[in-house]
Amino acid sequence: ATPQTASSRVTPDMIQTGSDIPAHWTTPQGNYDYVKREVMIPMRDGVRLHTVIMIPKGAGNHPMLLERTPYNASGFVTSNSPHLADAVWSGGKDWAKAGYILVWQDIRGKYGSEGKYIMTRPPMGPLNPTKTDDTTDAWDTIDWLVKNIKAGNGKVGMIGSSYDGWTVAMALLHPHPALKVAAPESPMIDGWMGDDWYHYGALRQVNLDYFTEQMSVKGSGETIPRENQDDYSNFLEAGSAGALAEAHGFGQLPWWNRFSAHPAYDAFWQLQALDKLLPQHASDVPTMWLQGLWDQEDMYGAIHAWEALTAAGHGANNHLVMGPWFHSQINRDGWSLGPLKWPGNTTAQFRRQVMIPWFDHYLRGTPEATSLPQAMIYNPSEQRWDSFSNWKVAGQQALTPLYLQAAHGLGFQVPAAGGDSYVSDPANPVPYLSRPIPQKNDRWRTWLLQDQRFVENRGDVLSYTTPVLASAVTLQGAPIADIFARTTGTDGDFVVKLIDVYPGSDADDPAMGGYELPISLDIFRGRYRKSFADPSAIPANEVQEYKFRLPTVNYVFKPGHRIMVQIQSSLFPLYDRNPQRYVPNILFAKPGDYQKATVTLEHGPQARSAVLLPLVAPASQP
Ligand code: PG9
Repeated sequence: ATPQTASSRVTPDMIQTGSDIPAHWTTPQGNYDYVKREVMIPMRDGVRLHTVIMIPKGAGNHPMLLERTPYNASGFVTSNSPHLADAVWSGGKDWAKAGYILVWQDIRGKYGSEGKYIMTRPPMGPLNPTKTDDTTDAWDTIDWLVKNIKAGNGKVGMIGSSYDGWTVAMALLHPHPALKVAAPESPMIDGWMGDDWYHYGALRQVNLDYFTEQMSVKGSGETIPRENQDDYSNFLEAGSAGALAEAHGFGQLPWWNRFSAHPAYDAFWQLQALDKLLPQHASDVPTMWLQGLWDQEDMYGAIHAWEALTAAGHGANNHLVMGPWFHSQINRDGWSLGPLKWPGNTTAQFRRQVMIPWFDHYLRGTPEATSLPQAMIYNPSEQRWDSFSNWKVAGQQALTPLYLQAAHGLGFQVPAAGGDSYVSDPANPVPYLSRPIPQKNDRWRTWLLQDQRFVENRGDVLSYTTPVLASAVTLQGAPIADIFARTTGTDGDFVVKLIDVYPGSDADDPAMGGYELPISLDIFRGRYRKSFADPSAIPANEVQEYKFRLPTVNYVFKPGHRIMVQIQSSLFPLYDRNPQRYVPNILFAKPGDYQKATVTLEHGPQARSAVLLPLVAPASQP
């Protein structure tokens, strides 16, 4: 036998018969500069909402910043760093440094919260017969927070971008008295008119992924599986958006069934459009409506909510901010946007110098160094913020037509009679990004700034250009596309882009030589030219007017540049293809419905196609 030595003997402490994972684990947090609490806050109907609360340690009397989200409240805490500013996501860091209690809550039915989820649940009323909505849930949450978070000072601000901006807007319909200030950032306000689902009736079909991501499961769902790397091929091969959706099981989604039954702007959309509801329930809460100038997702919401409130006489407590940003960029770095570089970090500067001091004023009573103007809009050409005390609500502003001219010219002079034609073929739609087009990624964020030379020479894209500008042309406001056109089809879409054409070479920034930078663009579905609620077939070969507002700008076309207007009939696969034959519901167009159409843009004399410009000074050129 081998003699036993002390080192070869098995002792009881060497043996684990249970589990190496303790029943409860606690991280020692003596050195943490905050306390993290996770609570289930009861709503008035007994449903409890999962809420993450990050409380700075110290003297107390902190203001609270509340964000209500369908995107997983727990995910806003990105690490277990002992320092609050390091533990939270990029959008929370400056607020953490400023000593705020940070609160993220899962909305009803998502992630850790109880209850049922409804996509952007309409306010209580005809579309929501229950006794709760995101207005009452925000109210009940704030009520609980001010009563239960002892380190707080009893005052709450709300913030959040996109869907989370929508939850801020919903809270404003009947705010809790402790809600003292709010900033809806790129809020979704009207999903049909110009935010995530449609633009003037054209379906943003790349957002179909969002349906399964959000609604196939309570937590984080998957995107639609792809056959090809290039989404241009994926969507083209699928046929209609409805065919793609149904092939991927969307019939299981109640939201898809409601959504696809209401392609026009009927009561379903009208009754949940927040820019209509907010003025009817206008609050006194100081509110900053904030969005990007190139917001690829919710370009419509903030400015329309602000305009509707201002037009209804609530301009005193509602402010507009438009930064040189993509969607939700305010919560990230802002040194650049696509090809454009700024002299500083525009988002951090804005958060630290404007937004947080403004919140501090209402939540801590600190004096305002300078009062927030009615509107602050970045001027991308001059690379500076402009402040306005009388920024005009669209419709109150004189506009100057910039006409399509013969020989693809563009100018303020009345054009000679004429027209230009192109063949729009649904089998070969105009791409919105150069192919291959991946599923949403970084290119999606900045697609609105893509150099438009990539489509300029297509036969189905018409480009009209001014001579080289001898002096600056300044726009402040919303341009309006006013297109007169004939088509051989009975339906059709119109895409109008207002473009800044850079000089052919730029010694300081060679990449910008000849760049065709879109500064404002949108799409319009022709069947809605007379009524958004009641579509009608286009009479083939008859001139019709297509008039629609483009995104708001504060922009200077500099001397040496040229102004371009590009017009085309598709922007694919971002928007679904118009079959160009009138069918009751384009979502379910059949393969045989898609037909080529010859589209003719009229120059005049009775029907002068133009983009109506919000010029700052009377135009002497082009
Ligand atoms: N733009 C996204 C969205 C908002 C509301 C509904 C659907 C999508 C978002 O970024 O939250």
